[in-house]
Amino acid sequence: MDYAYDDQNIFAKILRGEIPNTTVLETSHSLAFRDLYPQAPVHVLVIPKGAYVSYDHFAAEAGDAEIVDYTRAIAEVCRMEGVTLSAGEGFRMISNAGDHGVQEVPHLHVHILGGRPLGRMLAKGG
Ligand code: DGP
Repeated sequence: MDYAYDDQNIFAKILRGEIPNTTVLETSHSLAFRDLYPQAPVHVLVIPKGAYVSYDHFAAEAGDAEIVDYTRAIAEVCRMEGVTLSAGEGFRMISNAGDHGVQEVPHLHVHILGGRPLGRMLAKGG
């Protein structure tokens, strides 16, 4: 499967330090930072440092160390932001992909949203 990666996307520029971000967590293979346009009190984006377009791209082609690091980074962000089920009231994790998923930035990211009740997952017809 061919996944074309555009290294001029905004998150690639963030990873190269070309534009600023508000970092929440950095690990060997992952970076978490606050969404520029937060849609909830907690809105953090978690990205792998590797050049992956989407979650399926990452899941199919990333190395084991990257996958473990990324998964654990997501857990750590949830803990740091106080939205885990053990210490908080939950969250929603979203990863948009492609045109139908309405993905704006073509570098894999998961949105961690929380801090308030988030409503149903999809708006009718939305
Ligand atoms: P999407 O690709 O549709 O899953 O969402 C992209 C998200 O990225 C959107 O919620 C806004 C956020 N975003 C866009 N540009 C920037 C930026 O330069 N910095 C940060 N921190 N977030 C951004």
